[in-house]
Amino acid sequence: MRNNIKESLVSCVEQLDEENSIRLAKEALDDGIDPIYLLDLMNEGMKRVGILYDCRDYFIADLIMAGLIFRQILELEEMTDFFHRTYDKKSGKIVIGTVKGDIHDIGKDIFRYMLEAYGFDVIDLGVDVSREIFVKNVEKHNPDILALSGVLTSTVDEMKEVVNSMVEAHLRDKVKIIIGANHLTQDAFRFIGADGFATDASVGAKLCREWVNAGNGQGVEGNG
Ligand code: B12
Repeated sequence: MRNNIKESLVSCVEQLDEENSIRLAKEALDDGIDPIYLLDLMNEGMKRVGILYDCRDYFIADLIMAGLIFRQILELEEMTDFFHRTYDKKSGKIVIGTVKGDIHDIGKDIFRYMLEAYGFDVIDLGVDVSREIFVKNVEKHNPDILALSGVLTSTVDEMKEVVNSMVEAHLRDKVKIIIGANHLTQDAFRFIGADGFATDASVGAKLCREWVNAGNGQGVEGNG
């Protein structure tokens, strides 16, 4: 893919130019770009949108537009084809959701598509998921892994509460917990008490696959 197309794609997303963002993404896919790399470029555009929002040049409507553009690119046929090819026949079972107070779901969905590609049976609880719902679904589905997404920095405390709820429900030693978001650090990870964390969906998905393949014990730390 030519460098100017890369930069144009990132800046079209930044400028919320829906038509050209989608056109360039299609062109890049036709050119044979790695879909994961395309997601990285989109992410870069989203970060720039976030900065403009921070500077008050953009407003909430602009965040909504950015989300719609990303979603449309994620749903292009070439992208869904990529995620629908399955590498492994049968992996494990995973329950995922964005924690209470947060309705961002694009990163969670990318993580989910990657796990599905790895052959995981995924139970997606959606966004703004309460501790009680996480506990109920871990009891019901008995997954190998529980995955928590939380893009807002304020979700650190809620993630910790979800982990605590698993302890209280006597489920903590039955399920491995991975947490994921851009803002997560080693300190936040330790505070929350999960088994692994990643700032990048593909790093997190690989870690989950390692856990299940190894059928292993405690404390693997992944990060992005
Ligand atoms: C689009 C967007 C929205 C859309 C979301 C649409 C949707 N369907 O998700 C909407 C309009 C709903 C929205 C709302 C809000 N948003 Co917003 N939003 C964004 C924006 C521009 C892009 C987010 C995005 O989709 N990025 C692309 C995806 C791919 O990235 P991602 O979600 O981070 O996922 C990556 C990793 O985090 C990781 N990952 C994510 N989940 C998981 C899970 C696991 C298990 C693993 C392993 C990995 C993983 O993998 C992905 C990369 O591979 C960001 C800017 C930014 N810098 O990200 C702001 C941003 C996240 N929003 C922000 C804010 C403030 C808000 C609002 C509070 C605004 C308001 N005043 O109402 C509300 C919050 C509503 C709520 N209660 O949740 C802030 C958060 C600041 C903070 N410190 O917490 C940001 C950073 C913008 C900014 N710079 O100020 N937003």
